[in-house]
Amino acid sequence: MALTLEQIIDFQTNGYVIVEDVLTEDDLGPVIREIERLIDERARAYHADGRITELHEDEPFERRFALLHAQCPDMNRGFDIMQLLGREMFAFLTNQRLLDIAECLLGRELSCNPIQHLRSKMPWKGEGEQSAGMENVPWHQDAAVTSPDSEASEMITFWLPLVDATKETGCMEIIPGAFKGGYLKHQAEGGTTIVKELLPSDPPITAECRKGGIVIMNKYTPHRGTSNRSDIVRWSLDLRYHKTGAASGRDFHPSFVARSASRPESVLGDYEVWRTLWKEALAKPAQKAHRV
Ligand SMILES: O=C(O)CCC(=O)C(=O)O
Ligand SMILES: [Fe+2]
Repeated sequence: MALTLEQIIDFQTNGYVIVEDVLTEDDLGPVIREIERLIDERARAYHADGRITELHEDEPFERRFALLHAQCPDMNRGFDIMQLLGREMFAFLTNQRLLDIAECLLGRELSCNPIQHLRSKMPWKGEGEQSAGMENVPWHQDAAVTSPDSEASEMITFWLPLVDATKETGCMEIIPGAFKGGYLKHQAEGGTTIVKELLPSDPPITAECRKGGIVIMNKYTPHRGTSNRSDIVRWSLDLRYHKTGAASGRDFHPSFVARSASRPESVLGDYEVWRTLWKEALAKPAQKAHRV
């Protein structure tokens, strides 16, 4: 599936576009089942340690992790793509439907950017917004978590929910058009966030997106997450692609060629290589690429 010209123009005009019905059960099912298996493994290990008492084995994907997390907040610690290193997740990074869409915006030489996350936004019953963190990110541009040497690189974010992302389950809010102002100064306090006085005053849109859809964003598009007021976990993936050869913004983490028209053999298809690249990168002293 290609983007329509209208969708491409929308993206170029507003700095984001929401494309529904891109991914099917065949695309997302294997990834979800792999996550379920990894949840189960962790739950059993914690159960054996006495850190959780109830396994909730019969609960569905949307619910189980929240019930486990309520017993042990460490359930979702390090529960991310580069720590889990799942085979199905690796395969999904080169999903042809995703890459067909990325190609419409970035061309035919595509690399998978190492800034990528699996997020489990937990139900939030407290007053006001859930506090800032991996689960609830404050206003920012994705460029803020890249190193300055990637300033000239086009990097596009593909945010895709694994359950319906609505106002209730927690989706993103996006300020349309504001990417045209370029990079805005961020501060580290309160989670990497745009300095308050610099946040564009234009009204945000609520980027609801059903499972199977994708929210595509420019790296200068201001956005934030909203609280999950439902009883289910708002699972999502955020992946990024850039043009092969461009600086990724995190050269200490592995990028890889995801599609190449001129040299198809350069595409990384070997799961073990990807896994090793991440293991080696994460074994080194941690580096950060946060800009302020
Ligand atoms: O998942 C969210 O709520 C926000 C994620 C985000 O900021 C991103 O994908 O760039
Ligand atoms: Fe973001």
